[in-house]
Amino acid sequence: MRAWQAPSVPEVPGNGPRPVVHDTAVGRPVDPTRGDDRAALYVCGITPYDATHLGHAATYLAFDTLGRAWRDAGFDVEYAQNTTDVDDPLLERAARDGVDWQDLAASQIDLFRRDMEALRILPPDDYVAVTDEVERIAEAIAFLQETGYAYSVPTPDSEGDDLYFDVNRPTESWALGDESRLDRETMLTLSAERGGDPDRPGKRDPLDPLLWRAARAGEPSWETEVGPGRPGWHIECSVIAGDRLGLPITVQGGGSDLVFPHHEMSAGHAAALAHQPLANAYVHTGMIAYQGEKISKSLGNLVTVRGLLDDGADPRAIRLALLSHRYSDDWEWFDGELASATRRLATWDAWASGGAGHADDADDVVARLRARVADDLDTPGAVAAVDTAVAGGTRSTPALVDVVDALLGIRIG
Ligand code: 5CA
Ligand code: ZN
Repeated sequence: MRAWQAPSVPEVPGNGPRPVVHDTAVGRPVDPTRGDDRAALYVCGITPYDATHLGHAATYLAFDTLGRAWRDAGFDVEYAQNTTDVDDPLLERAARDGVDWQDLAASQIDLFRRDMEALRILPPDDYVAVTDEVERIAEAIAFLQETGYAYSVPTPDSEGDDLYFDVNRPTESWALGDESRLDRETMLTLSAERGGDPDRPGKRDPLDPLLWRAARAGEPSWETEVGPGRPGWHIECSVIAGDRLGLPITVQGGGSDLVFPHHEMSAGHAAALAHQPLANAYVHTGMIAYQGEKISKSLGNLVTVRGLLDDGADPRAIRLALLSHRYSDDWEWFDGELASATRRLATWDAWASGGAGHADDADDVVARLRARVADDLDTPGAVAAVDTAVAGGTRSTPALVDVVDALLGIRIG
């Protein structure tokens, strides 16, 4: 599927350091490339049933920053992202609003593309709709059946059977690791809150996730080798990441609401399919709140990128406001954030268009910016480095203006 228009990224002389990022699986920063000169990034994409909110924007911006830091360090980056264009929340929204689910998905994907473009987010090389991969996913599920990882559960409201993944069948390379291990009670609660069905009768373990939903009247379905139906959620990301990037990928990314069960189960599926870990590292962004609650399509407390742009916001200021927070923190958006980012940007613009100051400090600032971004995407530190240069009389050399663009994605001047 078509992604979106790539922003230009200037070449900056020299290279930044090899980035380290916090890996949820081990609970500390790591170089996920493990010495390789190639980096394969998979980021969980949107479920297209409502507009891009600031939480989504912040998450894709964090991985955009990682992509920029890798490129600046001289890596070849391959990036894949899915879009969950068939799933319960989308079908429920389409039914509620009396619109066709495919039309709803197409229109929301279009909006998302426009928002990503406005924010100058680097597009994935492979932007993959789940509806285009159903056969491949079914093939993988058939393999899991043959190898004993998948089992069927009686499904009275369908001619076929739903298929589930047996979480207790051991695999060598499963799991994000001890740091993400949760107690069973928490896993059951999170599973129920995040698309799972721990109370479904007939499962071997309440935590077993759905791999395949057999066709139901009035629901979309595909004819496949595991019967008519549609894929469950986690398997889509395991299959798409493995097919497009090869396992293990360098980084599996998404918001922290995906740590469990989504990334845990995707890793389990990958281990069962390929006897490989899904990823070298699992990187998670914090949750952004508004008016005291996590911003969420289902809660409806949305601050959308489109809304801010329609109100006249400079997209660079939205970017700068988001970059002023640490990607891994949970934080709350206040209405004043945009105004303060807009003021900061005006100062940076004025500085970049003036020619005064000491040019000999500029190289140090370039190095400092690179060091901050490569250090677990410390964008607040990078923003502070620019502030210090602006306030301290460093001259805005072309290399300095370019590194702000290359790493922070903001063209000033
Ligand atoms: N389609 C699945 C992933 S396969 C999905 O989670 N879609 S989503 O539309 O609900 O979310 C898209 C991305 O935005 C996910 O990485 C999610 O973790 C992230 N996200 C959602 N809400 C927030 C928030 N409030 N703050 C930060 N990131 C968020
Ligand atoms: Zn995903």
